[in-house]
Amino acid sequence: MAKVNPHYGKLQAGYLFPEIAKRTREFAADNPDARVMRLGIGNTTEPLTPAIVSGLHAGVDKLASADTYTGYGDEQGFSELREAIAKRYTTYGVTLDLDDIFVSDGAKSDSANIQSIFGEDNVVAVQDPAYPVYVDSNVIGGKTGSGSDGQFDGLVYMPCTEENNFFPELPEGKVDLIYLCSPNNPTGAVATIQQLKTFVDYALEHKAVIIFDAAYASFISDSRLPRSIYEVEGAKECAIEINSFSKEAGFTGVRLGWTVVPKALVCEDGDAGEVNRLWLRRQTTMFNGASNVVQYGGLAVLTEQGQKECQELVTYYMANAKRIRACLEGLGITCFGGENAPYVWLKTPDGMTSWEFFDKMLNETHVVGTPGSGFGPAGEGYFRLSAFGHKEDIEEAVASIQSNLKL
Ligand code: PL4
Repeated sequence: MAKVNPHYGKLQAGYLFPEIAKRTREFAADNPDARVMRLGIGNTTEPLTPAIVSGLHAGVDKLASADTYTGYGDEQGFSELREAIAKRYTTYGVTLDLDDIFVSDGAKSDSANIQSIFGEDNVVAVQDPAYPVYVDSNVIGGKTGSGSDGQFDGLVYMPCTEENNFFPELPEGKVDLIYLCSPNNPTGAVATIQQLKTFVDYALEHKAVIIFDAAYASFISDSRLPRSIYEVEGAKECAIEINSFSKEAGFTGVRLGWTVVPKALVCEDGDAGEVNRLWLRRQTTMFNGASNVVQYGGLAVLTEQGQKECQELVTYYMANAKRIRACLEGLGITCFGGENAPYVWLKTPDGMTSWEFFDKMLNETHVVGTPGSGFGPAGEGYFRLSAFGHKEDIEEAVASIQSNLKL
């Protein structure tokens, strides 16, 4: 008799983003005349840039000729693309071997799947609040107990609050897998080298592994802030880094990312090379490589012209972030983030819960945001607004908030 994976039963609610989409659809159905402005899901809106479009076209053209046609490729990705990614890391002062780099279809799948190469008895620590995939994938993977009130037994929550500038203290006991995200989704906080170093030192001491999500690294404009955890000495021995072309190049629908699993990485029962081998085994068994056409697009992203154009995209979205934050602060709302990250994290007024504020914002201003509590218990009382949107739509949302939000 077949039996379902019982760990799914521990997940208390639906996945956060479909839930927001569902509530938004319901509001739109009940209010057909309202123009709903979506600043909830961090979804890119601006078209692919010319250099990238050319790269993708060239990829399609190759498939149109018998001389250049390719079918299945290496599951780890084109070696040219891995070389281009490694070259980017050299600009951070980081040297990587090509077989440390695994090209994928995006950061979401990698950040969900990476836990599967670690045993169920690992103690997992997450920043609280955090991108929900880290928690949910570990629940599904059987690395937590059951949940109540949005928290799971056996999972170590590392609160990120106003008091610690949204970067966590080290866990009190011993943990084995530590998820960090910088620039952070949802708080918009960016970790400094010193902050990351405290975690790298901890991980080296305890043979723990850090899973570092750098999906928003290209939004950092302050040159003092690290774009990769490998800028911290010793990180190659204890950290896996996940990254994405989604936000930098508008690949949210195109799908391309990469994960770095250095061969130098060690864990309690795995010598140098073992974790890299396991991820290779996992990927070659369960993944058939990113689309070849898309990888040509990725190569175009990493050219000099591609980078120049992507920087313009980032600048465009960051101007939105600035506009949103200025509007909210003008209304006396306390805000964080939005400076080296595309998310503005605001404190709900009058002690409202995150979902109460979601309803208020939607009903009064027709603007959709993301309730902070959806990212974890410490997100309660906060709300996230995304800077991804057409400038005109952001202006309209800002004007509506200014005119209609009753404070
Ligand atoms: C909604 C910290 C967004 N359906 O596009 P990917 O897979 O390369 O990257 C996904 C990702 C990875 N890591 C972090 C992220 O914030 C995201 C994307 N998050 C958001 O609004 O928080 C999109 C969410 C999408 C999803 O479930 O990822």
